[in-house]
Amino acid sequence: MSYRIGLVGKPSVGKSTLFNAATMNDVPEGAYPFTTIDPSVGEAYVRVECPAPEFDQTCTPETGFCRHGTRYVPVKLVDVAGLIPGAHEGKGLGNQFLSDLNETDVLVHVVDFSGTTDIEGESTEGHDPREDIDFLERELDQWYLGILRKAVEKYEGAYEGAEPEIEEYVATQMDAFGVSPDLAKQVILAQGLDLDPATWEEQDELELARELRVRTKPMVVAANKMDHPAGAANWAEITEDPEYDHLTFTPVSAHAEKALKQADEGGVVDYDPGADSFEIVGDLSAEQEKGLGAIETFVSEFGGTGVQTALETALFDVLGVVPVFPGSAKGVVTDEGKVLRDCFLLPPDATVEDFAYFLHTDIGDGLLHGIDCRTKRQVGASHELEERDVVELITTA
Ligand SMILES: Nc1nc2c(ncn2[C@@H]2O[C@H](COP(=O)(O)OP(=O)(O)OP(=O)(O)O)[C@@H](O)[C@H]2O)c(=O)[nH]1
Ligand SMILES: [Mg+2]
Repeated sequence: MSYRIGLVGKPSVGKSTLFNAATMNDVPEGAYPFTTIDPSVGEAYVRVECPAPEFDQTCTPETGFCRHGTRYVPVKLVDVAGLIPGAHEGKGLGNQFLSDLNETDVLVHVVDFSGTTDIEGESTEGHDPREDIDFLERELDQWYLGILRKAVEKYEGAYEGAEPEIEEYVATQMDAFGVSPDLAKQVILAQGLDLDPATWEEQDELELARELRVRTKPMVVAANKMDHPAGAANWAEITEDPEYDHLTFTPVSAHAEKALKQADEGGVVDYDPGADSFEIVGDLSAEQEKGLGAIETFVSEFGGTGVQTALETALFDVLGVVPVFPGSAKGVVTDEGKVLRDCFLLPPDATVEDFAYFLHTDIGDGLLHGIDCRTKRQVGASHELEERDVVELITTA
């Protein structure tokens, strides 16, 4: 039931490095294309400020952990094979890669902002990262278009009169992307199209596919390898280019995050993942001192290594997920004496009632109202939850 964040991008941009840094896994990384073939799924975390201190308590999380007042809540991260132009027609690892993205809720497009890899991930210099952004969006759109065309073919092949409407066909074909008949219909009409595919031009179909893709696979760009000297110029140019206003960018150094996590595990530094600083607590070799010095400059300039920020921007800002803590009659302590045991990640615009059903059908069915554990005030079933709400659910059970 946890959210799945997919890492996408051409080969050699650092998807696996970012995956390893975020999950402390050890999947192969390499300066050659298609290092990754089979997708890996790992546990990463998103940060949520812990409410326990507001209640003069120390939390005891059931999943994830809490470090210096920050909860690290588990999410699934998916590392997939690199994608090259023409993938939707089977180039590179082609369609296999695309279907690995089926069940992801949001994408982090990892882009090499150092410009040191060409469009197929081979070593070069001065490559414009915009080409990568453009082609990836195009590939995803073509992938959706292929599926949309299947829906149209099926609709057209059905007997006239008795068959379901076109939106039903689209939803059936795009079920894995979470396209419901309602959404399909809404998007078709929003594009100014009739609910009759016989009236659609080729361009209409492409725009429709693109809109369905944008709605069901929202995306953040992780501008990786920003530790490289060429990164800053690319960053300035691209983030100021109005053509890319529709995207959200995060500056990232997957290398820096990985080095800091390793140094933390080795007892050399004290580093809270995602923080914009760290403390040196062990003895350093001259080489380590130089490396950590460069990383210190990076994290203070960019507000962190960007790995955590990329995942959190994807989940919270782009997807709109709401982290909520269940409270109890004793405030934040459970009957077993656990404090703020759970932090649940709820879908955008979730209400108190949605929260109840999220926990259990019986809780949803028996829900009377909620209590905001901070203010001790009653909140109705239709009350929309906000991030970090601590809510007790009152039921008939
Ligand atoms: N300078 C720099 N290099 C990086 C960074 N992240 C990854 N790299 C390097 O980029 C190369 C490719 O990294 P991978 O993680 O294997 O890339 P990938 O996107 O998983 O590649 P495929 O599996 O082939 O699709 C490796 O040599 C990494 O060391 C970074 O933040 N900065
Ligand atoms: Mg890889």
